[in-house]
Amino acid sequence: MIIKSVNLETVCGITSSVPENIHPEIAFAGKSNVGKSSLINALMNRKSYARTSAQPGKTQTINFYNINDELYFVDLPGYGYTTVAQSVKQKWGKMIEDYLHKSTKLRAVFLLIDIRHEPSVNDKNMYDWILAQGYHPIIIATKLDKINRSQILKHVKMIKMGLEVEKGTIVIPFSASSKQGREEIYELIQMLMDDQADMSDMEDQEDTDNQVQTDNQVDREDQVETDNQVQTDISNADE
Ligand SMILES: Nc1nc2c(ncn2[C@@H]2O[C@H](COP(=O)(O)OP(=O)(O)OP(=O)(O)O)[C@@H](O)[C@H]2O)c(=O)[nH]1
Ligand SMILES: [Mg+2]
Repeated sequence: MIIKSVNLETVCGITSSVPENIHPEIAFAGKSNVGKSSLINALMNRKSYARTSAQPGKTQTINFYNINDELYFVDLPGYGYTTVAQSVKQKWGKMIEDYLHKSTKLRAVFLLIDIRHEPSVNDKNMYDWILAQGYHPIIIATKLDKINRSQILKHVKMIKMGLEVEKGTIVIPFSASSKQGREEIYELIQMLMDDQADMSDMEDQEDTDNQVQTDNQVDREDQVETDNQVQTDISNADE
């Protein structure tokens, strides 16, 4: 995937309604401070276009980044930190729920989990909630540079078990510092975009064709996981 242009096109607060975009959207969810904005910057090839902070609660709006005039990265406010009043947290929660529920262009949800720690109750709730909305979250295990390479597989397993992920769920370890994992994420986004194009072509076709499409997608997802596994093994071999 080649980034030709990026533009923070819409900023949505608790009182504004979400835009009706014409291009597909990819949303990034996860607890506060997990690295959502940092991941988006890495994907956009920008140092600090999406604002980041060591202080949790930096992103307090839903930010829509127009990429190449062909898709949107959607930066969501984080959940699960304690310094904000309960009433404000509830409003943000509602805002995120509304968005995930109402967006018609949402193509995929990436759920970010800190690779160092077991998923929290909030993480598990978010995972289950995204599933309940009909999406199959793609997990990005962030801050990969903070653990020893020999620990990667163990920690990925811990995340899968902690979230009780569905079979075939993709988990991509990623570091915003080293950019490790970025190519896999680009590939995945490209696949999602290609599927989107396929689906528009197929709109008038029979249900049976759709079934084939779904099966293909599962195969491809497995493939990405396998590729990623290889990547991780290669990383281990580097040491
Ligand atoms: N070492 C390391 N630090 C990271 C990585 N990703 C993010 N950080 C740091 O973690 C902090 C939080 O990152 P953000 O990208 O602002 O996190 P966020 O999920 O957008 O947080 P909210 O906007 O509060 O929800 C910042 O200090 C980042 O520099 C990473 O891969 N490695
Ligand atoms: Mg942020």
